[in-house]
Amino acid sequence: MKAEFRGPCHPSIFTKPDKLAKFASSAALRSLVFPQETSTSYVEMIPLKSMDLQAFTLCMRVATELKGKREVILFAYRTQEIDELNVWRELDGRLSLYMSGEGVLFELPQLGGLETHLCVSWDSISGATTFFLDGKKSLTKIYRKYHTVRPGGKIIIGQDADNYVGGFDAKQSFVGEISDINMWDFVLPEKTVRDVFVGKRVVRGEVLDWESAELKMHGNVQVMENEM
Ligand SMILES: [Ca+2]
Repeated sequence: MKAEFRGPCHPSIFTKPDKLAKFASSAALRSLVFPQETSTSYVEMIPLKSMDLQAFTLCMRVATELKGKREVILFAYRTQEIDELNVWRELDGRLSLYMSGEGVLFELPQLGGLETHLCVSWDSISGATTFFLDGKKSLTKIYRKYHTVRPGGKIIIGQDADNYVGGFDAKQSFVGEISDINMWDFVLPEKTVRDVFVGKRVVRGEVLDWESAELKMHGNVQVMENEM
C-alpha cells in the first residue's frame, strides 16, 4: 500500500546536482569543541558594543556529555570586580543566570549529548527572566529588577573566572561543543527566538554576532566548520 503514495518516478540522478549546488551555497556555521576538562582552555569573545545592558537575550547551541554532580559554565562575562552575567548548569542539572551575586535557577530539561538551543532573556524594568530551550519558553521568574550590567569586562567561553581572566577551575569548565552564541540588548519576542532556533537569521545579534564575532582562542579548543 505504501507504494501508492510514492508518486511518479524518482529522478534522483537529476535532482542531485541541484541539491549539491544548494548545499555549497549554504552558510557554514563554526562551532567550538572543547575536547577535555582543563583549567586552561577558553575562548574570549569580543562584543560589538558596550556591555552596559538593561535588557538582553543571549542564545547559544550547546551539547555536553558531562553528567552527575558537575557544575558547567556556559557563558561568563566578568569585570574586574565581579561576575556580571554568568550562565551555568548547576550541580543538580538546573540552568541558572547570575548577575552580580545571587543567581536565579530554573528546573528545565537536562542538557545532553544532542545539541540544545538555549536562550535566556532578562529585562531590568520588570525583572522578567526567561529561559528558552529549543524555542520553548520556560516560566518567567523575577530577578534583579532595576539592575544594570556593567561594561568593561571580558566574555569567556569554556571557563569560569574567579578573578579577572584567571582563577579557572577544571571542575567547572565546559567540555563539549558550543556554537551560535548571539546576544541582543533587548528581549527578543518568543516568535523570534523560535526563528533563531530553526536557523532563520532574522535579526543579527547587536551585542554578539556569532557569524562575524572575533574569537581569541586559548589552549585546546578546536574550531569546526559545520554546514547549516
Ligand atoms: Ca569558579
